[in-house]
Amino acid sequence: MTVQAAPADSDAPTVDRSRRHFLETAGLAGVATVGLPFALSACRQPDAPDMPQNLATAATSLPKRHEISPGQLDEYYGLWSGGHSGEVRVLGMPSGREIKRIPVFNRCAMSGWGQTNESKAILGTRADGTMKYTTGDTHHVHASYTDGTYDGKYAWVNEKIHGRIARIRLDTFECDKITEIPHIQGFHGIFPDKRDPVKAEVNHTTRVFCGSEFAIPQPNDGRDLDDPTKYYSVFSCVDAETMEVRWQCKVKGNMDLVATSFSGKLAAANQYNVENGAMLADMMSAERDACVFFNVARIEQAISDGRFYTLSDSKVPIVDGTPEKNTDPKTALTAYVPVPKNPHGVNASPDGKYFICAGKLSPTATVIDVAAVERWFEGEVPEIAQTIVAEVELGLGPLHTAFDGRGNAFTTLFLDSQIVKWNVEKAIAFYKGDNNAAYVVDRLDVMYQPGHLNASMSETREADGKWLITGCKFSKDRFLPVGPLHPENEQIIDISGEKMQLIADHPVWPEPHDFIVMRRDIVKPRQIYDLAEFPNAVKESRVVREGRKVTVHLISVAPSFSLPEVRVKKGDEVTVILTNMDKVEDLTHGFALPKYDVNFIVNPQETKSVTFKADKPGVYWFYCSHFCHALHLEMRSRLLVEA
Ligand code: RUQ
Ligand code: CUA
Ligand code: CA
Repeated sequence: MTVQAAPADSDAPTVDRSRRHFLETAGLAGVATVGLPFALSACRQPDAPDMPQNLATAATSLPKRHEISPGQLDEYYGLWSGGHSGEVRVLGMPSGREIKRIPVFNRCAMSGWGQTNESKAILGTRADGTMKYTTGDTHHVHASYTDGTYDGKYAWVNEKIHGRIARIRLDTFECDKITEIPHIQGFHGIFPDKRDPVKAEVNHTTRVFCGSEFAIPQPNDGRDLDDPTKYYSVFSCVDAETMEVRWQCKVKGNMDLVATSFSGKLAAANQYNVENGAMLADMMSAERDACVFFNVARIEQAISDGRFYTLSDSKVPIVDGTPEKNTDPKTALTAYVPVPKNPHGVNASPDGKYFICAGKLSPTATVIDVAAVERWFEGEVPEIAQTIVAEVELGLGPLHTAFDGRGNAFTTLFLDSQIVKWNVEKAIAFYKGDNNAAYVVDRLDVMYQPGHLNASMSETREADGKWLITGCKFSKDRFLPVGPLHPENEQIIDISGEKMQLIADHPVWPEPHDFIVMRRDIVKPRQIYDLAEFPNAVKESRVVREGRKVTVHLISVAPSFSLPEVRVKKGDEVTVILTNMDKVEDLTHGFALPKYDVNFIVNPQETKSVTFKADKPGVYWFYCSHFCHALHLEMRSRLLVEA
């Protein structure tokens, strides 16, 4: 069935209730959301039947309900990077309600992240015991896979400034490990692998691949400062469980975003600076940059064969993936697919067939056949450029691509402030010479300048084509002004029908870069912590002195702390270990200590500790800072510091 195009105007749809009712009772409602496969080119088909415009508009613009009524739960978890807030955020989708902020590379005054000894052990500390870094810039959140779809175990997020990757447990939605990757700067793209390239039985994520944008002298110890021709970048593989860096691969040029194949054999990164330029003009001098592919099994074989080197005091094995050293496809570790000038995102289509590299400076997307790249590595494809099956125009400033699982791709056009929906197989047919293959299905204006976008379950085998979220870098006039700096605008788009429907705007504080949207049944959050996971859990409350070190073993049970007073001497180094023995979900207590700048919470069956110097004599009420009970205000005890 073919439907006449709705008007190009794509403002938030207002659906006339009576018409919707009419359509539903007339049994036509389904038309709005399903049953229109590939009628896309309607707007371009001269022979489309003359359908009454108003009916067509209504039929194609019925928005799916996205409002979640009070008391109702969202259908999806959204994991949002918080940009240079250093955090990760959890949003319910499709409501867009923010449910949690997960501190990762930032200090959190509520949870004590960055202050508790446990969080500092994860974050890393300086000699004086403070956080090693207090700045962080999160960009990309991706989650672990089993069998080509999310398994709800872990998520990872990169931190661009200092080159760190963090893991988030999806049972507690908390960060449990952070790794600082050696020899990189401008750490940008990450992607978990989807299965093991060698061990066929391992069908889940065991590695996370990491790109890096900025080439630096290797080692970066003061040599080669003025000679950028000697700088280079390395691609890193991090073990998903241990979070140790398994290996690195030296490349020609830089890396930006990362994608992985469903076969587990390949990882790839788009490169916008094959020139290895240190100046802007140099970075844009080549006509084509590249999408570099890594043959994971071969790299790991090279390492087990001892064909690697190491740098400075790091033990991480590094292999040479530069083109000069990888000329024979049958032994090559890497393959450089030439793509138009300064590309941006690279995304894997959910059918496993294609990697799509967005043009950024070129108005095109390049479609790379993943199986053909695998065949190139077997010597079966003469030229690497032959793995490109389409290079089609989409509009100005293509950045990132998402998928609906029905053969369509959605690409952000930064300069055009649009999302373009296009059909991948038709684009391939068009590129092959079929001029009738109208691959552009729809365009939607978004507000404004979109960077990332993602669709529900997009880069999994279960891409369901229901919701698309786009992260607009500018909100301009969409929200009440709050001074010179505005929030960004996350827009929710219904993609269940042929035409995209803008459903809602949400202000988000700068700046989310990327996000994923995961079905809620995949995630199994815990209700309380497991005491056994805390080796320092307090079983018996007491104060133990060893010289000038005093350890306060403290228990909280609503509405009191186990010790009514704690007495120490001026100059003591005090460690408070607090275990929350309450067993009721969400029965959380806080520990706030005036003038000593201490605050953290402990969730049911959790243990945390903080160490500080008791350098101010006097009486200090430590109190519960998290509302827990009718006697929450009374939940306080005294720290007595003797002069
Ligand atoms: S990048 S706007 Cu940090 Cu993900 Cu593309
Ligand atoms: Cu315990 Cu408030
Ligand atoms: Ca370039």
